[in-house]
Amino acid sequence: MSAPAQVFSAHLLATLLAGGVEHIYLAPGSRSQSLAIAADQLARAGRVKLHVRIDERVMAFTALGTALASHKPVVVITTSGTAVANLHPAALEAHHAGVPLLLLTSDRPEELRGVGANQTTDQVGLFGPAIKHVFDVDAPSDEEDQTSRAENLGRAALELIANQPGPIQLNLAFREPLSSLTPDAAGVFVELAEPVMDQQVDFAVLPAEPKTVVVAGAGAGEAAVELAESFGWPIFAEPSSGSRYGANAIANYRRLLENEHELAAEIERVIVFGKPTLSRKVTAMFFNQSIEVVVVRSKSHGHFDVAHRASQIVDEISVSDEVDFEWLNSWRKVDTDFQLEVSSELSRENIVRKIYEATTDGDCLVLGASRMIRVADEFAPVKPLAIFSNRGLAGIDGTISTATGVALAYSNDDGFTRALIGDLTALHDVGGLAVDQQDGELNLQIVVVNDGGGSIFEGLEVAKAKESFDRVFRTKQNVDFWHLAEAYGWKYSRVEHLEQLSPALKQSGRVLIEVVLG
Ligand SMILES: Cc1ncc(C[n+]2csc(CCOP(=O)(O)OP(=O)(O)O)c2C)c(N)n1
Ligand SMILES: [Mg+2]
Repeated sequence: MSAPAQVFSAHLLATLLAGGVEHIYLAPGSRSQSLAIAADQLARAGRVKLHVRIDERVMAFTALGTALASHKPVVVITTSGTAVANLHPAALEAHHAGVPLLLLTSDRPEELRGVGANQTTDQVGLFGPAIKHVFDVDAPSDEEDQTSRAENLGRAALELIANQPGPIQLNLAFREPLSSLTPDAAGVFVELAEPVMDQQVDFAVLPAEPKTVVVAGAGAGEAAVELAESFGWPIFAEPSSGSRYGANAIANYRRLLENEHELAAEIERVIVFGKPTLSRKVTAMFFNQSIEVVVVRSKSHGHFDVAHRASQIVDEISVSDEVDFEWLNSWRKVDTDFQLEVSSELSRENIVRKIYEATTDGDCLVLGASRMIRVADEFAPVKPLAIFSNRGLAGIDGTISTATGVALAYSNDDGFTRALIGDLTALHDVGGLAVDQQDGELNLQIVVVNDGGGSIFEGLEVAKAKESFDRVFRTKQNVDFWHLAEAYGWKYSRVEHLEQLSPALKQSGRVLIEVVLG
């Protein structure tokens, strides 16, 4: 006899697959057993890629990486209780970066809530505003048709996530019997119509004359480049914007602003795409009363208007008359003149250069929060690369996991996924080094810039607090990365001179590369 829970789970997952889900992540548990069995059946039949993790926090960040890189919703399955809470950091990041995650959290049925039952808490409000929507779903029973119930739920969740990418929680109650061997989910096929999309677009037509620059933050994408190229505007693109390519990109924009180059003083209008967070000088432009700010809404990162000064917040922009390309040409010229001489020392800027040199079409780069992404913003060349970074909330957590998730989204290709992260960022997510052998071979390099703790704080106001600095800000750790790599079954390379870096970046498989800065 098939348990209602099993019928429901098989049909729910089959519906989500029909809606484009290609990856399911799960961590073991009892309450979620029908989902786990159905997921395994689907994976064995080759209908979905299943990834199993023991730590739900690691799992959720890994799923986040896969969703970021694949642009498709990814399913995450947990049991009840603290397991659910461990999804919270990644759910928050996904919320602020518009990453589609379907969080299937298992729960006790209604009669066991609020009465002290084991592993039971209020899971429905747990994520607060980080979740776009919570479906609180009653336990499957014999009294209803679980097939259509599961399909309707799956369809509704997919439609929501297609219109508003981000995390959605399906809180699923299950009652005993919690599973059965039938039905086999591999034999369940569901047909789905395309989701109904909300197509409303706000459009602005701008005068051409003001001297304009396009600022592209995280989530800006190719639309920023298309606009800049159509109207002859320079573009200041952060490394993970997806817009740092093409003839209009000003590679040295950050240092030109920091050096108060005279051209910067001529800027009259800024058009913002995505969420720019890396440079204080860029933020200062938004607050500058002599600069008009026009904001283009980002489907993933929402609209960005930190100074509350946007003259318009729109979806698309056009220009009313001919534009003058002289402005762009002046920027291009100073950008070329501003190139620095390249030295051979093991400096942060040279690490960035070598990493960008080694990374080509078909590879992916993941940049951790903190210092190295800012160094990349300053020194990275203009190059069309797939670059990901958790800029929704810019946490240093979950970065090894995110990179693994990105690599898993690309796992059919020969390319490399490279993460460039700080030492504390690496140690924060050591659990992300755990390898699920079923994930297969991955070309995944975690490049750890070991500068003895949180060096980013040296550049902040807190550096003046000399007595407190090491103890409460820098927080240097004494962990041996070689032993760490050994323990988790990763290859290890130690880089102490710049010329050792490029050969290290050629190694296939999972490699932890420790770059030691003196
Ligand atoms: C989860 C989380 N906790 C704390 C912070 C605050 N924070 C920002 S940068 C940083 C230090 C990072 O050090 P490291 O990874 O070594 O990078 P470095 O700046 O030294 O290159 C910390 C703790 C954060 N962003 N996210
Ligand atoms: Mg550091």
